[in-house]
Amino acid sequence: MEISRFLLGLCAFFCLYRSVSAQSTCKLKAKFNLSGYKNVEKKTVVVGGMFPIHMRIAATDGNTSRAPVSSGCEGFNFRTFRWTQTMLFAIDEINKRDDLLPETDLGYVIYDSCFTISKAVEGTLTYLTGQDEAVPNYRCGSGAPLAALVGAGGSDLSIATARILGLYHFPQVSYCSSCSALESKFQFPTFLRTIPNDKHQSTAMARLVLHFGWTWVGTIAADDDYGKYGIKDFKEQVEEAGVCISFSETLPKVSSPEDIQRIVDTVVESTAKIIVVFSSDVDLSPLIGELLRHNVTNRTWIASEAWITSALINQPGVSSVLGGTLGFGVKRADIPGLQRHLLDVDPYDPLTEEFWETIFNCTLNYEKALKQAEQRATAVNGTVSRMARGIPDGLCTGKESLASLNNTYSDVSQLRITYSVYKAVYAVAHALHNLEYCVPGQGPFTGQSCADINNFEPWQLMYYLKNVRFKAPNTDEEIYFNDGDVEGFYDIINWQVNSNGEISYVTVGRYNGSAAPEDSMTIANNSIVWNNESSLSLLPP
Ligand code: TCR
Repeated sequence: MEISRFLLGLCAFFCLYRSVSAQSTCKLKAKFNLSGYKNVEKKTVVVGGMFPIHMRIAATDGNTSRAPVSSGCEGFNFRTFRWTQTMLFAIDEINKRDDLLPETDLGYVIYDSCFTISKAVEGTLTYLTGQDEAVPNYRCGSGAPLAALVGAGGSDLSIATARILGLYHFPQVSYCSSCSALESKFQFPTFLRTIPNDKHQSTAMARLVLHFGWTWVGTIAADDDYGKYGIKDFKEQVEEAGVCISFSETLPKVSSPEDIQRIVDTVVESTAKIIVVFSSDVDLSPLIGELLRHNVTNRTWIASEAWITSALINQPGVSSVLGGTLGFGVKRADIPGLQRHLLDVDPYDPLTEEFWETIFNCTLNYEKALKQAEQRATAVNGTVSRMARGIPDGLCTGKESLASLNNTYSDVSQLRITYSVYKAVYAVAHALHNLEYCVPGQGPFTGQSCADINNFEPWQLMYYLKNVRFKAPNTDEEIYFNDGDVEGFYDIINWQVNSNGEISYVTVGRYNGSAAPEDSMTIANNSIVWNNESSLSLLPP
């Protein structure tokens, strides 16, 4: 159905008020079990998930003589699809446990924010209102309480969604929005995150620069809150210590070959051999392609967490340009059972179809595959002929093997943001558990009352989220929120080129933003492999 997005928004807002205020009276009707092994009699609470599964929205032609439709998305992102599947895995795991929410099932709704603010806002309104027109994979009937939104992806998206959710005192737990601007509880009262605040990372980067005595650095930032705040906080600290910034460039959000070319020229012409880049991998990747084409070597790149372990950046052949890169990665963990879950996805699940078709370059739907095969045949012979109905070329069997592919989707060696997603889902589950098992007469609300798991208000869940303290399964890290933030732990990672010319991520140090400044950074200078002599000559004696 074609709906003007403006009208959709207006309607959504209208219904938003109704549905939020009606939440206290709605009863549980829907049962939407994740995979069918749960007790059907259990009550269900719905957790929202928002992930940038696509990299951008499709361009629209701007034609105003017909009704606009909500933009489609393009550029399937295998890494963020792993994050999405991790949320489902965590929910699955929690639903199987007898010690965490034993009497309640978690359901879910997943939204694709397409790395775009407008889509994130659209998804948030859809989640709150239950208006599902714009959401193909809407999972649940209405009626079950909504728990919290896990998401939305980049900081600029979360800033937008947190403003809406904050209006309704609705908790949001982010796994990857790290921008320091989100720390303001005044502006974002119901925002929490399981990724450290970037103020730690900017400080860590500045410390790194000072540690090696570099005096001349260039900076490149993404054109979003992540890049802008990250670089600003970094610059303030190094400039105060006397370091000169030889150039500051901003990466374009929308494809712009001229801008990329200008940045390449700046990098080539600058005498600064140390370049700090605060950007997501998606925004940085066009620049890396161009640097490779121009063979811009002999630089040391300082990476922010978003691209330090990204397969989108670490492509075959980048070692001449990016070997020796040094950067920060958030805490990683092993999540037993996750890889199996990733490899066992059902190709015919609406959430998985596009993933399957993209990764195997085939079509799951018979009619669609037949049509495409016919189009290909027509293009080759120039005749319009109806092909014999058999198995068309390009039809997926559904039995293709994910395990045989070497794709970042199923690579579980660097579970960092993935682990952060896992923690976010567990935080919501623990908060719900504590809410459910509140002892009557000893509760935290007015008159020592408790909330009712069948019928709670978002702010009541917020109380429990703020106060959770837990460890995710098979990990040692104790997780709790301090004004919505977690502690600032990072691994310092160095890109070392091995004998096959591939890059391996070697941890050469650690940074702990919560420790005293003199103890916060440890770095093994001798373990670092550099790309260029100029960095070596700048090493302290
Ligand atoms: N925080 C960034 C977005 C981001 C990201 C990533 C995107 C982070 N890590 C990895 C893609 C891949 C960290 C933000 O905008 O806050």
